Amino acid sequence: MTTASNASMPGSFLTNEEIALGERYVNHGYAIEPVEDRAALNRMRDFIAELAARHLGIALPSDRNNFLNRIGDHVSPAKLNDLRLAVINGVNAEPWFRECYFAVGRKLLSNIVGNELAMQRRVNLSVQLPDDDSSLLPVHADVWSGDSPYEVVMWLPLVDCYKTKAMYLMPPGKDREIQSQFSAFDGKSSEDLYKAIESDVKFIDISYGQVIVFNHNLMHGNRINREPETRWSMNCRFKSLFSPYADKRLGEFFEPITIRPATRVGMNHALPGGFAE
Ligand SMILES: O=C(O)CCC(=O)C(=O)O
Ligand SMILES: [Fe+2]
Repeated sequence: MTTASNASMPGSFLTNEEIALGERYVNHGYAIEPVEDRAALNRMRDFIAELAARHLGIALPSDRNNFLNRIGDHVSPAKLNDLRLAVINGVNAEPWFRECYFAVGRKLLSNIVGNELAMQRRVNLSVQLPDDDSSLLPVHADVWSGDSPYEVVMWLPLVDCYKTKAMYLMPPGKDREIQSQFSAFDGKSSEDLYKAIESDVKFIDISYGQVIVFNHNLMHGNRINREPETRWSMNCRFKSLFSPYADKRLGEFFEPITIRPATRVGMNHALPGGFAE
């Protein structure tokens, strides 16, 4: 008998390509693919560069990539969060932006999550200057803080990310080992936890033009960026519309983006009426 915990997909209903992608995601905890809509990616990156230049009161350089990588020439660590907030508020004020964000990974999300989706209402932005320790995310799994295990994170680099300029993720096997003995870390700091996983974490090398979907049930985070360029990346959560929610609710945190006709018909359906009770 198949139970919810060991349910496996009957392979013959999926294409070989879908099976291979699914295994990659489950076994590594992530899948990286080329973006599906390069124009949408460039439009988002250029808009972000424009918002940043506007906030800083400088002319927008023609080489957007170099401008973002070298933003440290224009902003100090103390002023970085103001810049980040100005950009992210500007981004989230534009309805087209989330449409573009979805467009870069539409097929990837459909394969890994489904084709009837809920999307986080706000996309997030990370900006990490070289050698700056002021905006780090210590090791965590999003499920520890109110996210559902059914969600995925779609993470999009706006510049090439590598080594400590990137984020790190624990491989599923090692992650399971550590999370199953979590009481050993009771009372310890997140830095203690990082030291315990440091030799196993994988820094995700990913270039501009690629997108990653990762499993946020696995431990992940970032370290001080020791590379000479600034990291710019975005992240946003997606889930199957009808899979279980945790604290991040539909309507508050998530919004349905691809409701299908049969679901709409079902939602609007009323049983035949007119009978006496
Ligand atoms: O961008 C990072 O370094 C971490 C992102 C993260 O924790 C997330 O998207 O859940
Ligand atoms: Fe996270």
